[in-house]
Formats: sequence, structure tokens, C-alpha cells
Amino acid sequence: MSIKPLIILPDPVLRQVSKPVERVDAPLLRLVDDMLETMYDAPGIGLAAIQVGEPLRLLVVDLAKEDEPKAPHVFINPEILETADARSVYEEGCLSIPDYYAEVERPAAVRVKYIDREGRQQEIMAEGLMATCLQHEIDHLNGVLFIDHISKLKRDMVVKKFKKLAREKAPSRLVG
Ligand code: GNR
Ligand code: NI
Repeated sequence: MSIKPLIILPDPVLRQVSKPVERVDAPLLRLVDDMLETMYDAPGIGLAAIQVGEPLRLLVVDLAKEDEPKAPHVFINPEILETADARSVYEEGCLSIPDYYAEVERPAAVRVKYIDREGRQQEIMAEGLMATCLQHEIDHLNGVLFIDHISKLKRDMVVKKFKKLAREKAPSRLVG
């Protein structure tokens, strides 16, 4: 297993639309293990494959607290089948936008179908933090970030800050 480098805003890779996983085979399961290790190391409660540069419709989630046993969940080709009318607000963060947090309003519950790591079709009715996290991760598969759900003024400020940070770290010919 290995920890993979995270793709950080404003890298355009984060805006790619990821492709469906074609088969659940050994190389895919290796990527899943690397994503889990990368998420635990960060630490984060979720990670989409595109955040480690793999444009595949694959994400991992673990909502267990630090003092609880690990509870890794793997979602392959997830699809939202239904969303509740009720809304809930969580303060969200993203491993691709380090140290920035903002409140986001989303459907309070979602029904999601997906393929598990054994290659079996599954369905889950999620609410609370799991509902928010799944929507945040499925957004990543479509090139959408949580800052797309906040005001344009706040989003522009965050993007500007991360563009400046990227400029300071890399030669200008490599950064837009
Ligand atoms: O670690 C994470 N925490 C988090 C908190 C509230 C809502 C969503 C998340 S997901 C985030 C990890 C991440 O960037 N996943 O894409
Ligand atoms: Ni994220």
C-alpha cells in the first residue's frame, strides 16, 4: 500500500469528469487500498479517486471517530437515485482545498446505488454526515467542488488564494 500525493486547487484535474470503473480487479483494489491509506494519513473522512489523479468513478468513506475501529466503505460507480426534500447544513472541508471550511446546504438524505469491493451491486439509504459526505464525493466524480455551492464572492476569494499559493510553489510557466 502507498500514500499518494493529493491534487490541490486550482489544478484543472479536479474539474475532470471521471469515467465509470469497468471491472473490479486486482489493480482497482490496489488503488482502493492506496486511497484508504491516503485518506487515513491526511486525515479525512472521504476521498474520491480524482483527488489522487485517477479519473475513475470510485470513492472511499470512513466516518469512524479516532477512538473507534476503522469502518472503511468503498463505493464504485455510485449513483444518486433519490434525494430527500429536507435540507441539512454541514461545515465542509476538502483535502484538495486544505484549511478552508464553509457551510454547505444539501439534501439531508440520499439513496445511492453502487458496486462494493466484492463487485456486488448495493444500495444504501444515507442520512446525516454520510449523506453529506457521499454528495461531496459524488460531486468530485463530476468535477464539482464544495466551493461551487458557496457564494461567488467567497469562492473567488478561495480560488485566488490557492492560485497565489501555487504560484509561490512552482515556476509561473507551470501555473495558470
Ligand atoms: O475530510 C473531509 N471532511 C468533510 C467534512 C464535511 C463534509 C465533507 C467532507 S469530505 C472531506 C475529505 C474530502 O475532501 N473528500 O473529497
Ligand atoms: Ni473533497
